[in-house]
Amino acid sequence: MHEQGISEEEIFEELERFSSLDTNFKKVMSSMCTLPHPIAIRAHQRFIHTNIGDPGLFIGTCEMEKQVIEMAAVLLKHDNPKEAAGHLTSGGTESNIEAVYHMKNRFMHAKDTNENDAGARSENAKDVKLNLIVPATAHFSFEKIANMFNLQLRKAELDSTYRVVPRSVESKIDENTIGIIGIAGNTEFGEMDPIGKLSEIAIKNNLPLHIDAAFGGFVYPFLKDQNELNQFGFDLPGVTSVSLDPHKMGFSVIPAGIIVFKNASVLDTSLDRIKVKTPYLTSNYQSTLTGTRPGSAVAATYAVMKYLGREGYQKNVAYCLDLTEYLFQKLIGIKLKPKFPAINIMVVEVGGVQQTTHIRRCLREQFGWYISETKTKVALRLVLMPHVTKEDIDQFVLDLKYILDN
Ligand code: 0PR
Repeated sequence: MHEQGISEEEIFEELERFSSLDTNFKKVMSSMCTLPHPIAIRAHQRFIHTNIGDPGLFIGTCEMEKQVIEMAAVLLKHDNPKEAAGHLTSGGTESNIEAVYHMKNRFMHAKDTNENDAGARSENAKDVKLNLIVPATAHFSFEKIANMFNLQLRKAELDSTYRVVPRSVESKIDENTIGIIGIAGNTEFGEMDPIGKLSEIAIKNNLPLHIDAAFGGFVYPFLKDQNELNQFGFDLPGVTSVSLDPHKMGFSVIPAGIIVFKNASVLDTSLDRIKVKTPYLTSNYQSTLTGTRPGSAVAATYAVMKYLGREGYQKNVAYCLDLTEYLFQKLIGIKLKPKFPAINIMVVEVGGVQQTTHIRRCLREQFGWYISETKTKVALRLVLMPHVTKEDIDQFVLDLKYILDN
């Protein structure tokens, strides 16, 4: 650090230099984030100083957080949204950590009290490693989580459409299972697991079921066609918690994630472990993973959810799906065979592993496109976010064809 500060102009010249190295999302089709909505930016600036980790100082911002959770609970078809509990997080990773933290606490609590099935189950557990059942498509945050909580990650098989096979999930449950994860919009393909079936399995086995809807949480509820194959909310009785990210398809600022628990009592069994006394804050306890938390993200999320409403999100999702359909047809037009997309994520095979990586690199180095690759299936992957246009797609397909032909 310099002894003396430098002028504002000099600082902003420096910042511009750094910023010029960043993307402005033009030509980015690898990201699940996009430019925040102007309303979110405005609200973010207004609440830039707020810290919801110290609720007594920011009563209004905390009230807003409560209302965001309630709006999320309504979106997730909670029959009594006021019963839901939850808060804003830094994103899907933190939300998933908290969900699994509670699963483990619930299991340990049952083990301590030995008062129900889970208690009996864990009696035999003693020194055995606990396990968590996830679809093979689970986001890599679950790898981190397994390490963090010393869990064995049991990956359940997928069907030909990359949705988890319920029978495989059920076959992996044993007396050391702490819970089940389902995904509403998996990272690589955007596919939704059969959550209705997972809900039945969870109830039958008295296990919590967490739905990772980090991406799909602001997509699936806004699809025109609502049927039992794309339901993942609290109307399914086995679902105990859901994560969904306003900083992905929710148009909020980074970092903004949401974790919602169906019932505050789901937390109760574990509260004595996660809840810590906070004697020098304005509240007596804190039951979130992080301490200081940005109220600006709460305000941005509140503002954009209220501003867009269901109708606004439906329009945006329709726009992204239209782009996806447009890209699908264009790729067929150049003799490729893209996977039929579930939502606004497109996956297309262009050859083997090396060829795929090579094409991706050429697209980046020759034409400036950022796209990604899938590993579960060897293919290029594109996310059609609201910043993409049909003109971008026209150009992208021309560039891709040029590389394939040369
Ligand atoms: N769950 C799912 C289903 C996800 O897709 C992701 C992130 C997470 C959890 C974790 O969310 P956070 O990263 O908010 O903690 N999926 C993207 C990925 O890892 C995130 C991403 C976003 C990647 C923007 C790149 C990017 O530019 O691929």
